[in-house]
Amino acid sequence: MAVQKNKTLGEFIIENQSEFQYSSGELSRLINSIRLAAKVVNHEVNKAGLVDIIGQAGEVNVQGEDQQKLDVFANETFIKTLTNREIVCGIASEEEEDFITIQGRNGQNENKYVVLIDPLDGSSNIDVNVSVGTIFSIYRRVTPAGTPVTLEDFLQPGKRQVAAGYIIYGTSTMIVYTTGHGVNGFTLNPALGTYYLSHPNMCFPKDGKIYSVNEGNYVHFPQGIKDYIKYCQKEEDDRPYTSRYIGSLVSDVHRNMIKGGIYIYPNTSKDPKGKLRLLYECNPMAFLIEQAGGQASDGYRRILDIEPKTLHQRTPFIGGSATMVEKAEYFMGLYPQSEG
Ligand code: P6P
Repeated sequence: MAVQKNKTLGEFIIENQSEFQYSSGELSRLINSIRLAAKVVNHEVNKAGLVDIIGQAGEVNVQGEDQQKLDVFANETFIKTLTNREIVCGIASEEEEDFITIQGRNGQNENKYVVLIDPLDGSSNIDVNVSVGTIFSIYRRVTPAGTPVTLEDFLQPGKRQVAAGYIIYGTSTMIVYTTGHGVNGFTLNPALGTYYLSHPNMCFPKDGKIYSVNEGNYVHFPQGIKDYIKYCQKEEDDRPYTSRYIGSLVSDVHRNMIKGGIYIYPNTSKDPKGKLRLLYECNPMAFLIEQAGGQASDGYRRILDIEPKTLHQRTPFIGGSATMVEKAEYFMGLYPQSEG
């Protein structure tokens, strides 16, 4: 398999082109443009402490969150790269209130994909040098080619994604993505600016011993989640489990995918619908988790089955090793859904 691991992302995309049904190379070009944008963002993230780019941009985004300068830079970089290469017909971003229509040169746009992104997830970690990530989700448009995109093209259930992935800007920079044929991870060699296949066919361990949740919100959790956390902490069988919570969704899910574990962000009194956004955080992570053999739910139903109603809607999220997610859902099922 050593030879396999020396493969570059570019070679991998070409070799697996045939897996992108209907695609005439557009999806490959789309993944390639994300690869380029990730390198540009990585360069800024890696030197954030050295230039005046740390700290708040003085703006507040549509989520009401203070925008960090790197958030703004990452958002602009991905939008510019995807627009300039004329590969998509529309973009939705956590940092943009409305979706962006990409006009082709002739005023029309024959491209068939839309992208939804969280340009820099976990950005509150930037100033303290903890890993952050970019999350992307790709759909085929549902409205006629050549016409302007509509909200309908973005409000699709996660099970209709054609590709999804994340970039993790950590001790090394990686792209991890799926096109519905398994999950593969590529590590950037910064000296060459090339990504190499370092984690072929990533698989979520069926069970695990790590639970990731912000226990500071415990008193506000649904009773089912409180019961599950106490189950994880109980001295019994292979428990207590280990608690690991970075405060960066990409980093926590990435670690759990390699070691086994569960990530939970339930609804709380502060976030009655949950904190994480369905379209550009939970759906892409759920697609990756399921493609790697794990499960992702809102406590009652599969994340990928949720029919979106609004661009920035939130959802409770439980994702990771299948056995652990099933146990958490068991406890949630002991209570009526309103109290679950
Ligand atoms: P809290 C980052 O803002 C994020 O969306 C996820 O990356 C992270 O897991 C979560 O929120 C952290 O939220 O409320 O625990 O700080």
